[in-house]
Amino acid sequence: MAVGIFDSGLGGLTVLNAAQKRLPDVEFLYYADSAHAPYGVRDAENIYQLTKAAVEDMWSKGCDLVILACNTASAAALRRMQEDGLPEGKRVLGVFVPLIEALTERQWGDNSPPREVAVKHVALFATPATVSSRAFQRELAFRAIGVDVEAQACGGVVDAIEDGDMILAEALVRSHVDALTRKMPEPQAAILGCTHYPLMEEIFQAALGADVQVFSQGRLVADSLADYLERHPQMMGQGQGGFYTTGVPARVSDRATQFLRREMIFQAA
Ligand code: DGN
Repeated sequence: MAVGIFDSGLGGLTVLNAAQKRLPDVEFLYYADSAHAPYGVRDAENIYQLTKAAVEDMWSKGCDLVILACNTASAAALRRMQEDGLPEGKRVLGVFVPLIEALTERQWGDNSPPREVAVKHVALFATPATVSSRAFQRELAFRAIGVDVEAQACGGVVDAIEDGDMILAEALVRSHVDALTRKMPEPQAAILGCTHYPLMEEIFQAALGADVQVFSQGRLVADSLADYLERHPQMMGQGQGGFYTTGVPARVSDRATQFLRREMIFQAA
């Protein structure tokens, strides 16, 4: 079994990359539901059904532990899948909690009551579906009080990145940052709430200014996975990993290779 990393497309590769650096001995299976990407413009029920089907396929490929390396899927499906009950020995984890724990300066799994934290004004950038789910605000409210969050739904950015059009992606990021700072002129921190956005991190940072602390998920999720595996060594990935897609493997392989600047060969899921 390998540790599964799921995304609707290529964004989860930023999490895979960080996880492979952090855990070089762990085998990973990456799964892109490219046939249905992007998820960010779909409704919650549809995202739930698609995510569930993909995770079940990953379980059948031998992944006992699956990370939903997609905020859109985490927002619409994680809690519901956990509430529905997971099959014996299977686990699904999302990507919100590690980031919110870092923002609120908490240790992994610290569930003590919400308290005042250093940052008071937080900018959230995510897909339209993640923004309308309010999942980040909910996770934050469990841990912190008195934090003002201004959200910006960043339409178009995921499509531009998936199409490899980084010039368009950069222009869109700059205009979304502009729109946000018109609503909140001086954010202290910014959440990049989409796994595609670490690729644009420098652009977000430049547009927001050096004083804004930017939180993005790759390394934070990798650290939290390392912690989790230390506590649950039976979920440690071994055996066959690889790259799977529900889309056209040759096309996804080309895009992924361009995305992370290393060769990745996808096969049909
Ligand atoms: N990378 C996904 C996320 O973190 O929300 C977005 C993918 C999509 O399909 N919009």
